Amino acid sequence: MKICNLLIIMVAFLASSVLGNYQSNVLSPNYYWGSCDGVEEIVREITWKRVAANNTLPAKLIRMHFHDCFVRGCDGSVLLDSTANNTAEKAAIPNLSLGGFDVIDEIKKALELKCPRTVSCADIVALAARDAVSYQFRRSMWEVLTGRKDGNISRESEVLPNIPSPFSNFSTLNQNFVNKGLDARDLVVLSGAHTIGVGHCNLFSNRLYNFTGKGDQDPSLNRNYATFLKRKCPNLAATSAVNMDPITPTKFDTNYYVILKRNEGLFQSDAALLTNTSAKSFVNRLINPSLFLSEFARSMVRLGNVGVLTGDSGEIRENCRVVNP
Ligand code: HEM
Ligand SMILES: *[C@@H]1O[C@H](CO)[C@@H](O)[C@H](O)[C@H]1NC(C)=O
Ligand SMILES: *[C@@H]1O[C@H](CO)[C@@H](O)[C@H](O)[C@H]1NC(C)=O
Ligand SMILES: *[C@@H]1O[C@H](CO)[C@@H](O)[C@H](O)[C@H]1NC(C)=O
Ligand SMILES: *[C@@H]1O[C@H](CO)[C@@H](O)[C@H](O)[C@H]1NC(C)=O
Ligand SMILES: *[C@@H]1O[C@H](CO)[C@@H](O)[C@H](O)[C@H]1NC(C)=O
Ligand SMILES: *[C@@H]1O[C@H](CO)[C@@H](O)[C@H](O)[C@H]1NC(C)=O
Ligand SMILES: CC(=O)N[C@H]1CO[C@H](CO)[C@@H](O)[C@@H]1O
Repeated sequence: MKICNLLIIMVAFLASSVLGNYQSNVLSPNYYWGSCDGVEEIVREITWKRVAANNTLPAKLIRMHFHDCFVRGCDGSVLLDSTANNTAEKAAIPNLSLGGFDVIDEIKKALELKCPRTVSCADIVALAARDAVSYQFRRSMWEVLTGRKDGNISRESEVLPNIPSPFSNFSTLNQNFVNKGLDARDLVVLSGAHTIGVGHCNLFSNRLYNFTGKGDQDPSLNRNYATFLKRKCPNLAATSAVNMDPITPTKFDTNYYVILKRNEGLFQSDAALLTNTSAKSFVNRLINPSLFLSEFARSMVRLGNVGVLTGDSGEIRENCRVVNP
């Protein structure tokens, strides 16, 4: 009986993994086996080399992947440059301070030399985001399934309606995530990426100087921290950048949740996570590093699946910045 069950499971597993290669809307592990062996090693090598020389890149690259996935799915559309006829996603206001595009170009160049027109730009972004964050741990922190194809459309006008705003409340943020097939748990966990990187004054200075239009401060912001932020952003017009996690700004850890609980989340969208009872209790639990890392890994796989193009529904761009001629 036991052996019989085992056989059924094995047959089912083999069938599903064989079918998996032909299923058109599903990503797979080791998609490039046989067509571009070593692709993950090449991406990791270049990403680690670049991150070793510039510790702002992990934040740039993981945010790039997030913005790619939330506009038209993870299809590399965030990488396309504007053309004479089209203003691309890159030109939209929330993209201020997107960066790391040169890292993607360097990886793409190496992969085109090794296996021309085989590895999509969308997969490169997903892998580079993982590897950039993983560098400090010297091991891969989540699995990246591959097989994404690249889209050929990138529109500035699609960014604002899809990318969550730092001024949004919990229910709006939750709706932004639900619209992508994600949930409130993903929202709380993925916001933990704000443990690295910076935010610009204009995206939170209303909380310091004019929260309700009466020259007031956001009462949900820690007062001492507000004083600190006011030194960094002396007025409503200031444009400098502030670390989102003031404790360990370049370390991927759970200090985002530590500062959040002290009411030191930088954006209203960060503070909003404390306004929903179940989200707040999840915040409390995510301070545990091993829980955070496993939850983050799970949610990144879910993020990387959003709206992917597979099979014949996209292309493998030759140059990540332009659609194939
Ligand atoms: C929940 C909704 C989210 C909102 C409202 C939001 C908003 C923002 C804003 C306004 C900035 C600062 C941009 C700037 O001033 O230049 C930022 C930065 C950042 N975000 Fe988010 N974000 C969200 C979710 C995410 C997710 C899901 C990730 C990744 C998994 C992410 C990763 C980052 C990183 C790493 C930075 C720092 C970028 C840098 O240092 O250049 N964010 N986010
Ligand atoms: C831009 O649009 C014009 C007119 O619609 C067309 O002739 C031209 O080929 C387009 N250029 C590009 C780069 O797509
Ligand atoms: C590090 O990378 C960022 C993002 O691409 C870039 O703006 C910055 O100039 C780089 N810093 C150095 C020292 O190269
Ligand atoms: C959240 O913000 C939206 C959009 O501004 C608004 O319609 C909604 O009433 C707000 N929800 C709560 C609970 O404040
Ligand atoms: C604060 O907001 C109010 C209402 O939006 C506006 O009239 C006022 O000019 C703002 N104050 C400053 C200093 O910008
Ligand atoms: C918290 O958020 C969840 C998910 O959006 C929602 O189902 C629940 O009603 C919210 N709870 C409260 C108290 O707002
Ligand atoms: C864009 O992609 C779609 C779907 O793959 C394809 O039908 C269309 O011909 C492409 N358009 C251009 C201009 O490449
Ligand atoms: C990387 C990139 O293209 N950033 C653009 C984001 O939007 C601003 C303002 O529209 C542009 O000036 C940046 O070049």
